[in-house]
Amino acid sequence: MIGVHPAWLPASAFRSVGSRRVRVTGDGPVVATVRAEVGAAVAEHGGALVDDGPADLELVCAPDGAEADPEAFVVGREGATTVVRAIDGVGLLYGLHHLVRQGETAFAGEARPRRHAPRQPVRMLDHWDNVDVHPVMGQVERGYSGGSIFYDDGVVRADLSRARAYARLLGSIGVNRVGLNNVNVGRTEARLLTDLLPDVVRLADVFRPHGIKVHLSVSFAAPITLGGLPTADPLDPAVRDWWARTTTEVYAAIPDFGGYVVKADSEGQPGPFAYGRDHADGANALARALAPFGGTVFWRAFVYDHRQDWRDRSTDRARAAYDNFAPLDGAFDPNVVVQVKSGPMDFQVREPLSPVIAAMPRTRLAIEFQVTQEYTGHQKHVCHLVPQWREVLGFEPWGEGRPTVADVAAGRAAAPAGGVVAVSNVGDDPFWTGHPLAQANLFGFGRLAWDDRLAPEAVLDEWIGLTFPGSPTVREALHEVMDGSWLTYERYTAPLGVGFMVKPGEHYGPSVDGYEYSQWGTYHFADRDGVGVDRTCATGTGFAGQFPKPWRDRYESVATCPDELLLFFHHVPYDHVLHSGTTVVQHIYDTHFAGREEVRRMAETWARLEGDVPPAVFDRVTELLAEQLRSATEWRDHVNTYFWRKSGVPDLRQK
Ligand code: GCV
Repeated sequence: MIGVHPAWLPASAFRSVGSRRVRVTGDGPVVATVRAEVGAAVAEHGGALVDDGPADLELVCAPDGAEADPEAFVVGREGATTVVRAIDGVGLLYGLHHLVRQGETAFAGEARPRRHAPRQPVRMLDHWDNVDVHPVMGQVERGYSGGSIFYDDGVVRADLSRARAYARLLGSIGVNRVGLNNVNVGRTEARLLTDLLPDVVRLADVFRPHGIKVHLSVSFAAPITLGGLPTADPLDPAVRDWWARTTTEVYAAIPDFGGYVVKADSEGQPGPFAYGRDHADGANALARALAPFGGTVFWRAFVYDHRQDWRDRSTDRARAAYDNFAPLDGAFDPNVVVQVKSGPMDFQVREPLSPVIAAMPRTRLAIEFQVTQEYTGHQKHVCHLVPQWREVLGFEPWGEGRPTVADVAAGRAAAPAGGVVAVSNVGDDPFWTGHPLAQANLFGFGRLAWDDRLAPEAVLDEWIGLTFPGSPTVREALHEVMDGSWLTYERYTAPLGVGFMVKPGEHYGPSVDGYEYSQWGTYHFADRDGVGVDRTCATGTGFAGQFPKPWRDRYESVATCPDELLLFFHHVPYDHVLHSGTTVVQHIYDTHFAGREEVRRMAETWARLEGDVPPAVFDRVTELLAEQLRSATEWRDHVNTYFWRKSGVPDLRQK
């Protein structure tokens, strides 16, 4: 393949805008981006950028006393002219891309002015990119799309053209913050905060014209490793002073810097525990350095014992974030956001919601998703994750009719907004995301963060329309392949919410007992009689009790626990009958055959598209579907054989 794939912004996506007479009014760096987009579109499609005279499209950035949100825009038809109004360049940019997604519909008939504004003020992507190539994790930790678009073997790239193209893609879907480096902060990465800051300035310059603020992941030990102090104790005045001085220098260089991201006391990263302090002490020390400049610290709640003894049945990793953070509710400064992984374990294909989300009403909370497919097929498998995120965002932790997870993140429940954050899935691969169809996850994350009520199929439809314009056959086939692919992946991998069963370290491919006798706290406890983790209050680890009612009761009882989470909450015999009417072990057999079969059909459906999609896309997806089918077969046979051998229960459907 020659050149970089345009993702969802090929020139053809701009046909409706570019074939018209367009006026852009307003100033500033983001309005300049809008003008440049329109300029390129009209040059391609025969329209014109006009200063005066009649126009088919007016994009107006001007003050409006009635509007307060710089990200909002109003779009409507005034006579034969489509008009977009915003008070800030960023609102205008979002308005332009709204029209691009609508295509010709935006220019037909009558439409009263309608206001659009994001439901979430913070829509952020974190990059687990390393500056130095890590000996195990490589250039991008859990990256499946080649090298980093920011860094190359120890330095920030001289040529940031990929980063620029990426910023444009993110601006088009409304992402407004980016974390530039891995939350596991190595020696070189730590220096982005100090002597490598000029390179961060270059990256901030790349993102600014698209309305995106940059953040740095920082090491809690930086006062020692960079500052030469004997301690990083967050209550030590010299430490506080170091953070204040260092942060002042960052803002002198990047006045619109977003703030810090911190992984502390987690998987070997330094943190406040070393000084007998808690996470509020740690987060607040950094927050106070950022406060004078309006910066925010995103402090991750992914804190657990990663040196657990598998023999010890009383410790439960799922409990850890709540146990560490819930008691600190109310202790965090206003510019701290506690960033919580969506599930209590680690981005599995199926987990309950993290109970932290419902446990800290006086704390700003962000929910964290994983767009990069660490546990969901490494961007070798089609696994469209938008339905999973939609389900989480729409979940009502306090029961029906009460606030949703999206409400908590958006500040509509109790505390002010924290945001929606995800780990990005891009790299320097020509398709951006390794698997070309994984672009839809990145697109869908942005769209869902903008409006959590969007239907996953509608979001996918937008992506298909932009990326593969004009072919109903392709549209239909892609829905067939992608709409249900998350559930397909679930069917052929770890069953009923039990999680993991992946090859340790790598996290790709089946290894049912791979983590069973490890230190990581990720067990399924299968024996000859049954499988699953007892997390009930009555007889288990008590995790179910970390949820408010009604969920604590629903999860506590096998009678009311949803099938898909049964083994997350309960250890049950193999002949336990699910709500679906089948036994646990037969469910395992059946779903693994079904899931693998669905992948075979996905490959068949895709094969019909030869000639209808660009050859390079066709070839890459074809190749990856073959790998997905191989891997799904492997999963099916490992998991089914394992449970047949353990339980001695035959598969009713096999002769
Ligand atoms: C960045 C999981 C991953 C790690 C990752 C960690 C985290 O444990 O395997 O690679 O580290 O999550 O989210 O911090």
